[in-house]
Amino acid sequence: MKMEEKAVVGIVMGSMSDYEGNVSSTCETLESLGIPYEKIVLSAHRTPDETIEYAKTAYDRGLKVIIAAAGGAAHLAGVIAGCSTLPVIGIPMKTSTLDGLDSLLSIVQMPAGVPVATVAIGKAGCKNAAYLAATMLGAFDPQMHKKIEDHKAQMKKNVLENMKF
Ligand code: RP5
Repeated sequence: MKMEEKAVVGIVMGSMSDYEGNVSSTCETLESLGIPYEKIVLSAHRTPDETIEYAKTAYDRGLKVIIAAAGGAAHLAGVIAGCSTLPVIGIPMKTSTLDGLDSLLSIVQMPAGVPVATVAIGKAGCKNAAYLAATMLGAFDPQMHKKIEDHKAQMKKNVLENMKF
């Protein structure tokens, strides 16, 4: 991926503590697919004005999808979805007290009319947010569609090659 390419995916995380070992894999997955992205730390609670500004300007800045990762009282994805017309993918971060069930329920239980596409808690969700963003882009971009096809074929090959052990 050329770093000067214009970001089409925006990754927002509620805290720097969401990055290492978690949202970092969202970034790595987007990079492996050659998808230009930007990343930023914004909190629905600690920086509400900046979060709303980011969401309101995202479409005009050329983003196509927003990924929002947060844990606990995880309102980030929902606030962004409320302020943007772009598709929003929410990643529930695993938490030490409630294992991320708090994050999951905070993100997934959106009111009708304001969807957030919610992925699994933690590490699988972090990767799947990137793959889901890629499939959204792939619906309108044949090159990206081909990359998703290749990814699925590779997963299948890996399983079939190792099914007998
Ligand atoms: C959420 O609170 C963040 O997304 C993070 O998952 C959690 C804890 O944040 P820190 O206290 O580590 O900054 O807003």
